[in-house]
Amino acid sequence: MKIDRIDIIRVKVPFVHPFETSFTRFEERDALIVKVYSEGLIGYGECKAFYGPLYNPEDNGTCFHIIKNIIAPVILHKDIEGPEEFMRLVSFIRGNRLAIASVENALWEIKSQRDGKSLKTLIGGTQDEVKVGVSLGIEPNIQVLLGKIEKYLAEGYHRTKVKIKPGWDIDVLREIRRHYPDIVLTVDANSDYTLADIELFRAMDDLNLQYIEQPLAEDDIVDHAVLQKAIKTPICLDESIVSVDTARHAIELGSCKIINIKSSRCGGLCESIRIHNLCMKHNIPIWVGGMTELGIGRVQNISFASLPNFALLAHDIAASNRYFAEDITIPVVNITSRCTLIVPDDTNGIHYEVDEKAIDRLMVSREV
Ligand code: OSB
Ligand code: MG
Repeated sequence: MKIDRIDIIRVKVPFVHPFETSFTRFEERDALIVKVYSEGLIGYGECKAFYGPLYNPEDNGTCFHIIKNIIAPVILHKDIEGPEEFMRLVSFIRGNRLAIASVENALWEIKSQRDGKSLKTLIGGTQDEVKVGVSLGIEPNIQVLLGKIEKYLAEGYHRTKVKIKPGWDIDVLREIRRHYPDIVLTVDANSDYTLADIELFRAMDDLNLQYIEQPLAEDDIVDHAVLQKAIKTPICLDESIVSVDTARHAIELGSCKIINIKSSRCGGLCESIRIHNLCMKHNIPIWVGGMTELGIGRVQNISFASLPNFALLAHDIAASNRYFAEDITIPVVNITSRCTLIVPDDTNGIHYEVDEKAIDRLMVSREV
């Protein structure tokens, strides 16, 4: 595929409700969309970074720089075979995986169009539909959170994950369990705790949580191994797993029993498929994580989740209306009556297109 042109489009899409994590309160999705032109075809990749380096060290500013000044010169007007060759060409770049993934994802879209095969077929997906869970932010008070839990349980979401932070944790969780003794419940700390909080996590062992997501530092696997040995509840790593090597190290050290894979965080689908395969070999359950993405990223996540080892746990791939009144695909992502998402494949007629008009409405700037 010859790369003829690359656009970086910045959009801002308001959330229907603010989404608060331990690291910030989001009012809108401020995102970069990468549009790659190749021999009459167009592939889109959504960059999953945020306005600041809050979740991991990258943000929209660093990603813009890396895509424009480091990645684009390597591939522009070159003929490359596809995403795998792209990954070899950019392997000199240290870190900056969200930026790399956004371009890699766009190349998968081009490859899919060029070969006339769905992404599911290209990566060897085996599942026709995948289960969705909901991730609920920090709320002003427990009553509001309970109301949200009720709403999404009524919609059939298969797992309820709540964000925690110091001061909004064990009491909130006990109250949730008092109201809902049997729901599949998980928590996500987004790395806001340390080993000094070990007693707090021991206390969570009484709450029958499916897992505790990323309790300790974003770049740590050593302290997580200490914590995992001290508690019964499985730890699920998110931020800490950025490559097949970090996944292998975490598995060998016993830093977690579950991994959430975000293809963005790991530099794209090529590396994420390797992590999927490694986890399958080691019987580590995995699920697809979310970054409150817009439709382009959301649809790719659905296809990624069709790989065989993703069959057990629910994913953070909600319906688009969970976050947005307006999204950038046609149709927007909707859940089935079973609260699942149907994976687009070459036979089921499900197909998403990018809504160029919506992008134009939501665009803040465009760099060609
Ligand atoms: O840690 O999983 C996370 C949102 C933004 C940044 C990090 C995370 C999240 C979520 C939302 O939990 C998941 C979703 O997209 O629904
Ligand atoms: Mg997380």
